[in-house]
Amino acid sequence: LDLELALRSALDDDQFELHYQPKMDLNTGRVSGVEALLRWNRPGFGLVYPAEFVPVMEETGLVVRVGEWIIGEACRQIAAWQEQGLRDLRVAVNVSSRQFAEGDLGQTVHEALERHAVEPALLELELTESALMRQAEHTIEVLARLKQMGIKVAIDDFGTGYSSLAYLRRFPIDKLKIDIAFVRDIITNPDDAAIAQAIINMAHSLHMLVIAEGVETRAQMAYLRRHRCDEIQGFHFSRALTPDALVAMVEENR
Ligand code: G
Ligand code: G
Ligand code: MN
Ligand code: NA
Repeated sequence: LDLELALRSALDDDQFELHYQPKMDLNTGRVSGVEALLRWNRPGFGLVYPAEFVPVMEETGLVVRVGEWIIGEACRQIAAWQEQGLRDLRVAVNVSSRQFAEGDLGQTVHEALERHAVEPALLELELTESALMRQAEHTIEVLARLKQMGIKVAIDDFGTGYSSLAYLRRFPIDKLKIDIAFVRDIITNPDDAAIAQAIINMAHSLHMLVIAEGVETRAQMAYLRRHRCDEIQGFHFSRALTPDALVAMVEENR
């Protein structure tokens, strides 16, 4: 309950911030974009990670308003980076199931892009299978609008939820993100390796790109590159960074 009350004022008191985890293009070895990850700078507690408070925000519905703030903040940051010369850095933002179901995602994105004069192709949304599959007709409408605007859409944590393959074909999805659960033991567990390969092949057959998350070792990266995965994200390449640290990282990586 204390947590809920504290969260309710966190937005007005400007206690949220976004950190950015770089993604690597496996063909070039360069930064291909970043994922925005929410942090709560809670007075007296330090930096609090999403696992500790996103579930409460989901239960209380706060995640809709905070999710709208996140999209605006990501667009503000994209515009700021463009001013600093980082011209084509794509930012991926997580959208919770509840925000997808209850918020007006198309409108939120439209307003944020306009306000900060950001090119739509620089924004990517990460949606989970459960958010997409819950109300398929709603999903088709929302994704059609986003597509029309030029926004990229990825399915997050792919393989852990349940996806209807028939819908996967009907939804205009740009990218699948292989869940960390299949990446962790990809070198030693043939079942995980088989699943990862199946996801990569299916994605490419359906003209989608594939990224693997939670890549922590050179061996995992090499395996994924060998099996034609397009991008990786994880501690092997970089952890999430503050906006300033991200600029330094990208400049070093050029
Ligand atoms: O940054 P961290 O590794 O602690 O993130 C934990 C989880 O919280 C991730 O799986 C991610 O999907 C989720 N998360 C991080 N940032 C956001 C956000 O901005 N919005 C939502 N809805 N979830 C987020
Ligand atoms: O939204 P998503 O679940 O993709 O968020 C990524 C989450 O995974 C974040 O919470 C981030 O801190 C975490 N993460 C990022 N890279 C790694 C990694 O290499 N290993 C592990 N265990 N977690 C990671
Ligand atoms: Mn994500
Ligand atoms: Na994930």
